[in-house]
Amino acid sequence: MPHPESTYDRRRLRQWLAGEARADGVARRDLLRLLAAAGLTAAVPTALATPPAVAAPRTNATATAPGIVKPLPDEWFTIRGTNAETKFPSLAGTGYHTPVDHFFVRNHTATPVLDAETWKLTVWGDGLAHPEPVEFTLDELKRLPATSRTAFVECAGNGRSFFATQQGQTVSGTAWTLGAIGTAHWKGVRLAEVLRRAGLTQRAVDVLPRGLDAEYVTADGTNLGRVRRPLPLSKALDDVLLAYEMNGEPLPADHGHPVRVLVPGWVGIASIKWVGDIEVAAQPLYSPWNTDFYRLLGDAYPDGGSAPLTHQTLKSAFELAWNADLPAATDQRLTGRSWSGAGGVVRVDVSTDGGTTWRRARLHDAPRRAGWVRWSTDWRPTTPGTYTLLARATDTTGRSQPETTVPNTQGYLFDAVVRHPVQVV
Ligand SMILES: Nc1nc2c(c(=O)[nH]1)N[C@H]1C(S)=C(S)[C@@H](COP(=O)(O)O)O[C@H]1N2
Ligand SMILES: [Mo]
Repeated sequence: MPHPESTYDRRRLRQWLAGEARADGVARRDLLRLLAAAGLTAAVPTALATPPAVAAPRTNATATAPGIVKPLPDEWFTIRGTNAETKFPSLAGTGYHTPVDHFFVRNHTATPVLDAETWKLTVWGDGLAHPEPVEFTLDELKRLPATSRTAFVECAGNGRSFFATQQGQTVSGTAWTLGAIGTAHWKGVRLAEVLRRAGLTQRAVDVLPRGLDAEYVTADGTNLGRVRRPLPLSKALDDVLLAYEMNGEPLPADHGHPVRVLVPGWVGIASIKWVGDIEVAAQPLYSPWNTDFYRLLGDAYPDGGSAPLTHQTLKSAFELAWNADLPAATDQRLTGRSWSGAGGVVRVDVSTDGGTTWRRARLHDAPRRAGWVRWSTDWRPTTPGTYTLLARATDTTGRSQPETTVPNTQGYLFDAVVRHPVQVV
């Protein structure tokens, strides 16, 4: 099946190789994987592929992450390998929708720079009426009825670091705190509409969107091919968008330009960026992203693990630095956000004494499915010392955040109440 080729931005990668990023703690295997993905291994002197013995001091306030195009100021982002996590305190006062310049980036490889003029979406497979692939240009998609909606994109591994720091469990994967989430206003065309025009038949059961970013090579050198994850037809026909706008602007490069899949409420991996083709199949489909990854594995999940992950779980975060200093005997307004992939958040309880007593926070947004609510509560700490703040959300399904999350080996779907330390000084 022919598909358009991605244009990998080699110039940027070379700049990165020559620049400061190696001092930012990028693991050697990440570097090698990126080089392999870009087909550049031969072009780089071996000295460059060896981390420096002593990390150079950072000279400015904007770090770089390999393969991310937009600026990543230190006040807004924590770099984690090829990914950038949003710092929650930087969301205070930014409004309901996460500004694009604050929105987290999760890249398996690197952001490809694609030309919207020549980009095409190819829809193909034995779930369609005709054997020939059907192509759509961006202009053609934009001429179809447009739909807009607000929804978050959240990584299934968001909160993963708390398995270790709160529960003493070792799990694999990017050590996110709570900032692997952003909420945007998306505009696009319903996937259902595109599938219908492509000749969807009753035979179809799964669709498989695939990204145009480089093939993903794991740390041990296994090439898993392009990032792709099957989606059951029932979800594909429900509320999934092929989005070409984010917060009123064309999709930015790092978030899937020119078109990404947007699967409201589901694990972020379902929302394939830089989509180039969609297979429509008359039988269930598999890729490493619904077999080896994005299932719950481990002692609590015998018989090969859970089904492929779908909805995100419940979480809450304070818009406050870890170990923030707060002045004693002064009125504090604590603000934060809570969200759930299963339903809107209807209630948030906050504790400022490590969970002994709780009070209800004020909610500043109506519960919204696949969205978050902003909340606040006032606190006047009297005595200096270390305090543990907790926020616990309840959603429309009646579920509340538990005290602990049953562990799984890859650290997905952490939903326990996070214990947030602050110092009253
Ligand atoms: N093609 C492609 N799509 C992708 C990914 C990727 O690496 N390549 N990462 C996925 C994951 S794991 C997440 S959490 C979201 C992140 O979206 P964002 O970078 O726009 O925040 O994109 C998903 N879509
Ligand atoms: Mo993710």
